[in-house]
Amino acid sequence: MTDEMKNGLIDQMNAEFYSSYLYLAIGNWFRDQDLDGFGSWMEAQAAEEYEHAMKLYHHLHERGVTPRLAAIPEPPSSWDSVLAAVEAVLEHERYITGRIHELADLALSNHDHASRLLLDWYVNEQVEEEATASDIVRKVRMLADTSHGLFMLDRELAGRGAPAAE
Ligand code: OFO
Repeated sequence: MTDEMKNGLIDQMNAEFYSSYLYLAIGNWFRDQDLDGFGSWMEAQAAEEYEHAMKLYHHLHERGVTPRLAAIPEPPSSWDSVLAAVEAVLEHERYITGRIHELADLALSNHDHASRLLLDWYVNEQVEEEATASDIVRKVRMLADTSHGLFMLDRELAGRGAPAAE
């Protein structure tokens, strides 16, 4: 693996760990707002992002690379509104999509087909995650000014969360 490919994948692994931490921070804030359904949705996303980081971690090890685990920056701890928080999720997903596309381009220009195949999975995953985040932003825009609407959405999202850890 070339150094630029190696460094790109390691940076992305660390970015996925940050995504996990950011979503946990957003979930933490939702719980503080008594929006436990939103909170459990974000906690499930945080667990998924951790898995995304680990997928890169294992790929690097399988290719003979021991990745450096960088410090994870402290995420924000509060948002001005529920809409601002869900928009932050969508904005972050778009940012990650841009990074994944750049990495996929790098894999192509480096003729690193193993990494290219791995990154295809992330390209598809980003399509799905952006669609989910956009859908939730749209629903919050429609419903957030009625507390009943927000309550219904909170209940809907509770169904998407991961079961609580024992
Ligand atoms: Fe890692 O899946 Fe979105 O960000």
